[in-house]
Amino acid sequence: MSVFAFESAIIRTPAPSVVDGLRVGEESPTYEGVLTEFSAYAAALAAAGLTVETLEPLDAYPDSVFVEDPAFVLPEGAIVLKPGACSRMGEATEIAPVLRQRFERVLELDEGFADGGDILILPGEILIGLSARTDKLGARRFCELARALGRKARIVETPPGVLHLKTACALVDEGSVIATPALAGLFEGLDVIETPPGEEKAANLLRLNNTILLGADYPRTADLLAGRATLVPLPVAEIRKIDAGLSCMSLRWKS
Ligand code: CIR
Repeated sequence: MSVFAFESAIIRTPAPSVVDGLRVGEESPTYEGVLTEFSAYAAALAAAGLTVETLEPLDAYPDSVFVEDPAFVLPEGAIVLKPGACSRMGEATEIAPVLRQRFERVLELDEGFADGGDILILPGEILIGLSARTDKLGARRFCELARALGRKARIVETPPGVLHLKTACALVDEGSVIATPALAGLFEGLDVIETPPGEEKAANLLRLNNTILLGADYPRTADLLAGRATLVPLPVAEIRKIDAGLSCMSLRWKS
């Protein structure tokens, strides 16, 4: 089965508190701006062939629109993760019942911390990156749980200063990844397309079926990817202010 064969997605409407989302920089996004980007993203998932379910906003959790982080999903089952940022820990409790309604097997990370943004599915294996959010204990436990679901998983280092592994890389097709130069050495047996200077944030793109969702502000990356799939440029200027990209706003799987 292709790793890009997706049928279902869960997203969560951003709450007004999203303007207080965690970030390294100073600038806050506007609520209207995030909503506009979220709506375009939701429409793009549907246009790529996915059935999209939208969860209610959670104002108590400013970053809860980034549903990728408290959970990990596969056709074989789901794993409730433990987000590594204090303000995000409760998001796991919120997403757990949603997963139990949709997946027969739901496992729970019961040791350490791990964010879904640090987990990259490749054709032959899953990578989990150590970061400020994902510790060794959580990463090791994740690998065991992935194995219980029938998948091989391996721990890698995420370079300092990179929020999540997938902030800086993504699978583009069965044989290629896109990555910032700092991550280019991680991938054995895959071609690496390096992000052009100044477009490092383009690496957080999202391939779904035959569509690649790509930030709209990365024209040189778009040129590099032309012809590999249908490229859909999406606005990301607001979510980028809170250190997010295109993988973060959904959980996707083949049901
Ligand atoms: C955070 O710092 O947790 C959010 N402001 C951004 C999360 C982005 N998620 C992701 O890369 N998977």
